[in-house]
Amino acid sequence: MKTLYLLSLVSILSLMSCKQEQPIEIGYSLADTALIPKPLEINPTHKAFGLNSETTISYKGADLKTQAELLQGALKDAFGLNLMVTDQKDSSNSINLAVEIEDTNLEAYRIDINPSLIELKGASVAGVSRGIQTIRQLVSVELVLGRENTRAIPTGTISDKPAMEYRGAMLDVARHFFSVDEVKRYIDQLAYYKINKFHMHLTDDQGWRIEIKSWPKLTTVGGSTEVGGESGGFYTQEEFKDLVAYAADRHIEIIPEVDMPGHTNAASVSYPQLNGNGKTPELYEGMEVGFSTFDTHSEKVYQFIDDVVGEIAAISPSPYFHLGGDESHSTKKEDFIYFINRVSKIVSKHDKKVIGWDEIAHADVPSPAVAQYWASNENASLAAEKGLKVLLSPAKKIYLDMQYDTQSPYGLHWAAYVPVKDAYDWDPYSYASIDESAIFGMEAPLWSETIFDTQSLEYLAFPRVLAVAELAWMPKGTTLWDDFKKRLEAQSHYFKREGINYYASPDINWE
Ligand code: TNX
Repeated sequence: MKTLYLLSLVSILSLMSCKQEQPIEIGYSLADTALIPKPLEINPTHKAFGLNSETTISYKGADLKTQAELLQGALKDAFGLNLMVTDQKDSSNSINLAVEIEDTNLEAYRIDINPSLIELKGASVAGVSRGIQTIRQLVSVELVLGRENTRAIPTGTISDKPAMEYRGAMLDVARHFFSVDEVKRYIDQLAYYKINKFHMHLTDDQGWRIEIKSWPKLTTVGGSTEVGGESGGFYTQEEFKDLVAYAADRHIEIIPEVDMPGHTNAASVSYPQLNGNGKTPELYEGMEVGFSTFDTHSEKVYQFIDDVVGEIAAISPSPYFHLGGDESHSTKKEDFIYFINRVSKIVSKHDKKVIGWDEIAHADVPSPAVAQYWASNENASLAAEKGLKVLLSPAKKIYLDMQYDTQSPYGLHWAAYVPVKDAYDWDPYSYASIDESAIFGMEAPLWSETIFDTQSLEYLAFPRVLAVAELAWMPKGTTLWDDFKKRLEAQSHYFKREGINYYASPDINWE
């Protein structure tokens, strides 16, 4: 009797496991998935893994715990799947995370997907973090028929790493202020597409957005307004640290910018001695540029800058400090050069490397330093000649604040109208007439004269920021507009799920 009972139990169990092991049928393979950026290598094996609430996420080593939890949170938010996270290795129905591959490129990762197990191995925690985004993008939009709340992930292997080390986005929080939560939301979206640098344009004529304890009026006065006369705002140092940590968990580095000697009206309203012209300027809510300057021959100004750079450097782990330097139309050229040289020394004194807009090529900034090419080919060439690296942000291609066309409700068009195709279909390696070895990376700036909240921000950033994410990730000469466009069509599922207010360009056949 007992034997019979045991036997039948065994057969029921094997029936059950038989049922579970039925392969999942899907009509596409790993090679057909709409991954952005497109991975270096995909080898499909034409089966599928079933992701469901029984799947566990297991991580090897305490430093992967945060990554496991971020994946858990993302799958819960997107698909309502409540996966368990464990540090015990599982051999079936599990996603196993480990730092286990050797690659000098620390963002390299490899994913092996078979019907019962997904193994994600990174060259570092950053590599695992990039691979997690790939897994998130691989989860099928539709549920698997006949299975309880199960989604398919096609089997095969992916080996991937980025071509460019610097793949950035910039947000101007000065022309309009964006709250900590709004910035975090954008950071999350950027992480999904493997952007790894987030440049914050923290100061401009219309507002000073970062607390400086030794110069408190910068924020109480200089942070009080924004374009259009709304109420402005600023980040306390604690809030800035919180943003840095939030981004760091997603393996995104925040690069702070204090723009000078021009774009400094808000600072000079707060402390009128900074402009050296004896006048107290007024708070500025317009959109003009080029009218303000620091007094480049005042020692008080350099003391001020030393304090500002020092306080920010102390809470900013990035090795870089962006000193601005653009459009200083009210500063004489020789004064500009003298100023940039002096401020570069202050930046080095605080153990940071200089990044500045391409105009800094006219000064003698010691390398390693980076000139951010936005408008002037000549400046980019000059920078490269002087041994600076060049960060590519050509306004005609990847300024996210350029309107898509004449109908765009937000944005400007001083550089160009930039439809989605134009943001993607160009060659970053030959765009500036500089040697490839001088290219530091790419960054998509989003200036905020015409945007003021998440809705308007997303309209300009999406989908164009994806073009930059992919151009910087894929190897030189491998990007194809038609191929990208196809994968872009499927992003509407993610955009809609996240409530992203993307521009549904009629040139794209959105799914
Ligand atoms: C030029 S780009 C600027 C910004 C404006 C932007 C608007 C650059 C370095 N300076 O001050 O916000 O155009 O597109």
